[in-house]
Order: sequence, then structure tokens, then C-alpha cells
Amino acid sequence: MAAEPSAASRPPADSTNHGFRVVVAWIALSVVATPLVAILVGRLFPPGNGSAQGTEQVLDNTVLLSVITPVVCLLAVFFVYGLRSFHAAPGAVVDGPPLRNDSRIQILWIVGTGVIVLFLAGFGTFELLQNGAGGGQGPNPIAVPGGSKLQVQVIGQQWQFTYRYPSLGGLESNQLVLPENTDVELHVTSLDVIHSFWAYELGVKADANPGSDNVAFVETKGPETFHVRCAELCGLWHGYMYNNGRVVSSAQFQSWASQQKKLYAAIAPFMNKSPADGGAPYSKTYLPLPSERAG
Ligand SMILES: [Cu+2]
Repeated sequence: MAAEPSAASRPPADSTNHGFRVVVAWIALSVVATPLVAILVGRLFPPGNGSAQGTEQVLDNTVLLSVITPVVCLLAVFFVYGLRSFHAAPGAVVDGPPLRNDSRIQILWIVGTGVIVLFLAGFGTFELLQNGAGGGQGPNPIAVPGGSKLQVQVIGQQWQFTYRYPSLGGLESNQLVLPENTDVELHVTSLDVIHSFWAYELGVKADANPGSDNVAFVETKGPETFHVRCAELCGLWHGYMYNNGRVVSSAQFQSWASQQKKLYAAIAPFMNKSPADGGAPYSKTYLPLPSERAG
């Protein structure tokens, strides 16, 4: 048990209101730092403004950053203030006064963190319900955007993605082409192992699992080229699973669709379409054939 410090070595009674000073410095720093950080750093957040969901993700990250900044400011102020005002005198080997508890700080801490967490949960739920999510919500999404949507099935397999357009007669393509300013409903699945469909600039990232129909939503904006990658290590040529997709004008989309339909009609009879042939007929989900499982 440590011996009580003698009266001579005990620090002198301090009448300075340290708490008030820390709070004033914290508020001053937070008022300056929070808008600066939100404006300067917020615009750098991924994935950018390539879709309504991408813009929402940037907003969500900016709100998170704005909430976190005052917390970091408090830690920084307290750290600097503590180092400056509470350090031991040179040469003195004295324990600081024991701090057992402080009910005011405990209550403030619990209320403060509780308010932050509840606010973020409420804000996140509100945002999710606005436009749905670019992240997969499973086969029965909770948040479904209203209005008509273009359905596209995304099928992962070792080692490429195939896109099926049910509204274009089940057209299949290895290119993801979407019309601008359109709500798109992506049904992400896999023929073999677990992949992850990641259309970066669109703010879409959804697991592609065999036997599962993973639904994700995206509302496109203007014409752009976006990157598509597999984001789940899926075998030897996982790194080969990248491609570019395009958002194009409605006229260009129609022209692309009719061109692809002609191409598809020419090759469809030669494509394996039965599981017995190693192919897969249209289905919402697939299970890997035992003979074709990863290995
Ligand atoms: Cu992969």
C-alpha cells in the first residue's frame, strides 16, 4: 500500500476552475474546427457523387465526421491542458491525487454518448429509408425506394460478372450499362463461390452469395464511366474480376440494348442453358454444382 504523501510533498490547494477553462477552450476549438473539417475533408469522402446513394454516403460520412470532431477536440484540449497544468514539478516523485469517481462526469459521459449514438441511429435509419441502399439488403429489403425500377441481375462467377436484364427479354451481357437518372434494382447472386459486386462510383457494394438473391438499389445520375470490381477474395484470378460500367443517356441505352439483343439472339442457341450441361437457366438464385465448386 502506498504511503500517504507528507504535507510538504502534497501539491498546494488549487482554486483555479480548470473545468471551466477546458470547456471554454473546447467550445472555441470545436466551433472553428467542425465546419472547417466538414467542408475541407467532407468533399474528399468516397465514393463521390456518381449516384444518389453515393451522394448520401458522402453526406453520412460528413455528418459522422462532424459529430466526431468535437469529441476529438475535447480529447485534444484536455490532453494539452493536462500536460501543461497537471504535470509534476521537476524532480518531484509524487503520485497525483486519487480520482475515484465523479458522478457529474459519469452522468455527462453517459448522456453525451447516449445522445450521439441515438442521433446517429436515427439519422442512419432516416437516410436508409430515403433511397434504399447501395449495400445489399438480402432477398427482402426493408428500405425500398418508390416508383418503377429497372431490374438487373448481377451474377458472379469465377472470374467475371454477368448482367441479366429481365426487361430486355433476359438479355445477358458482360457489360453493365445503365440509363441515366433511373432507379435500378440490382439482384446480386453467384454461381459458385462468394464474390462481392462493387460498383465504386455508384456507391454499390453487395455480397454475391450462391443460393442468395441480394437486392441493392442505385439511382443513377448523369452519364459517366464507373469501375466494377470483385471485393471478395474468390480464388486464383480474383484480381482479374474488374471491368468498367457505363451510365448513358436513355437514347444510347436503347440503342445499346437493341444492338445487344441482336448479338444475344445470335449466340443464345449455342449457350449452355441446362444445369446438366454445366449452364444455368434463369433463376433468382443458384447453387454451385458439386463438380464446379471452388478448389
Ligand atoms: Cu473476387
